[in-house]
Amino acid sequence: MSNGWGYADHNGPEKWCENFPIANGPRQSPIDIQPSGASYDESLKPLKLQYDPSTSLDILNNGHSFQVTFADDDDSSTLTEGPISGKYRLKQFHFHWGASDDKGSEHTVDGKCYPAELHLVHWNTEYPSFGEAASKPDGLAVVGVFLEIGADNPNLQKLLDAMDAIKCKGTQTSFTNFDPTVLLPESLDYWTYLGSLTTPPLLESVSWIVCKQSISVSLEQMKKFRSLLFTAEDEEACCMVNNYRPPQPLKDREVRASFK
Ligand code: B30
Ligand code: ZN
Repeated sequence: MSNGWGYADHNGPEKWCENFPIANGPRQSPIDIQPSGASYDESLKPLKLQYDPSTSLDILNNGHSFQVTFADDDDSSTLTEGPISGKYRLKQFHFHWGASDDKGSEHTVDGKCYPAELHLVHWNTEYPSFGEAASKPDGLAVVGVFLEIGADNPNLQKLLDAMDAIKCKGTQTSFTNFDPTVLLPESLDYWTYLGSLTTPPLLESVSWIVCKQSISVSLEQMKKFRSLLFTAEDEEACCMVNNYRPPQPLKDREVRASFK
């Protein structure tokens, strides 16, 4: 893993434990969600997502995914309620996906893989910054949404159109006035459990909230995700695909469901 972590054989998920021993820790993510093993918890509140489109800033190819970054210097875009207490600010969202339609999501449901998964990343305003929150057991809350092959999703189009400008690692472009609410499924029913970042540094700081309902993506739209590159302009091109970590042991954890 001399040149940093990635998703190839020489630096991928099986190698991450060499530099990040927490990879084998007690609360790692993602997991396989087994609906029959999840306990319905009537005390779980509905999610409250309040996003202000004017907080979206830019879209970036960071070499392992692409992400949209949000201004997080005030409480304009927040997640409250659901399984969490207090207020969490939206920092960024990004996706994970496969080289083919039979794989790509990080979480799986009864072993089923989806072709992609969206992560909306929030941090607990009890802490002074994202960086500080990221190492606290209740520091982050990530909402996961599965993408499933189906109809063209018009709500993804602005993102897809911006991808031409961020093909290579390290490139970014302005991405303003985007409302991430449009990326959420109709139903906000969810599973929740305590886990980690799914990429190094794999910090065990995430309250995971995984939506039961998926959103659609067409075959053509998935093709565009796969046309991004892991590599910089001056490197041999390598398509950004299979940027997911497989499910990790559940160990001594409970998965709760907000729905019956
Ligand atoms: S995830 O939602 O569990 N996949 C980070 C945030 C969310 C997840 C994984 C990682 C994160 O903040 N990582 C450290 C910061 N990163 C920048 C980034 O936002 O994505 C620094 C880096 O690697 O160089 Cu990647
Ligand atoms: Zn992610």
